[in-house]
Amino acid sequence: MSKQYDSNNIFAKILRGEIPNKTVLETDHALAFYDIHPQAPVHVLLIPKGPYVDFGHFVAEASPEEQLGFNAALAQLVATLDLPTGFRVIGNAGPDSNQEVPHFHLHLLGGRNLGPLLP
Ligand code: DGP
Repeated sequence: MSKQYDSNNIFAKILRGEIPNKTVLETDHALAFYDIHPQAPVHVLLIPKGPYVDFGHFVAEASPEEQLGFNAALAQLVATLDLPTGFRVIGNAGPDSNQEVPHFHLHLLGGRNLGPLLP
């Protein structure tokens, strides 16, 4: 089922350049930027450039090129951030996850011991 994408969400505005961001990495298919409310010394968000609400929407409707491009950007981001002692990647989807921004994104966290997944 196709999901309704709200093109006024904050990340859509960031992609259009209407809201500033601290960019870590930009490719044809993805943008990575620092989270405004960091939960760790390194807290970066990775988003696809296409209009997808969450992971399920992305894998159902993004083209193979977009999906490969997003995966490649994640690998490039990990290499760029250089976190040799580890990191965590989290993606929220849907009400149970408390996803706030309805544009698919992954959180990449690191720079300290992150403890258990759910404290
Ligand atoms: P989630 O709960 O998974 O939807 O996380 C959304 C994240 O987006 C949250 O950690 C805070 C971050 N965020 C919200 N608004 C902005 C913004 O305007 N700029 C940046 N850089 N991050 C934002």
